[in-house]
Amino acid sequence: PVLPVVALTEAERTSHLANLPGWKYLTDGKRDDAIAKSFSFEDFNEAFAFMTRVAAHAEKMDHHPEWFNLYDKVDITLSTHDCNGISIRDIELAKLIDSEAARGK
Ligand code: HBI
Repeated sequence: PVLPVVALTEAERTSHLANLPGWKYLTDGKRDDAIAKSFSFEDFNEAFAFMTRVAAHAEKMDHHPEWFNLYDKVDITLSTHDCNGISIRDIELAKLIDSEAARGK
């Protein structure tokens, strides 16, 4: 593992999220805290191509999205089970996801 699997502090999380427009912090006290964002594309083919690009990043960093695809939309949730929260891995994967979504537009 290149990036540490430790939960960010609230201050760290807040400052990282300020640089990740559209990513929302989710917490319900039951499951892991998470960050989530919804993406939409021209059509299913563009959505799935985006997912394929994200999958390659996920494998490389051994950090994987929880996601839901319906036609041209992809909803993505990120969390780090190994620390029951949000780690720098979620932040770095979110940045990669945003850059891949920008390529797909
Ligand atoms: N992906 N999003 C996410 N969160 C994890 O904690 C995680 C993962 N992919 C692989 C992984 N952890 C491994 O370290 C093992 O827990 C299987």
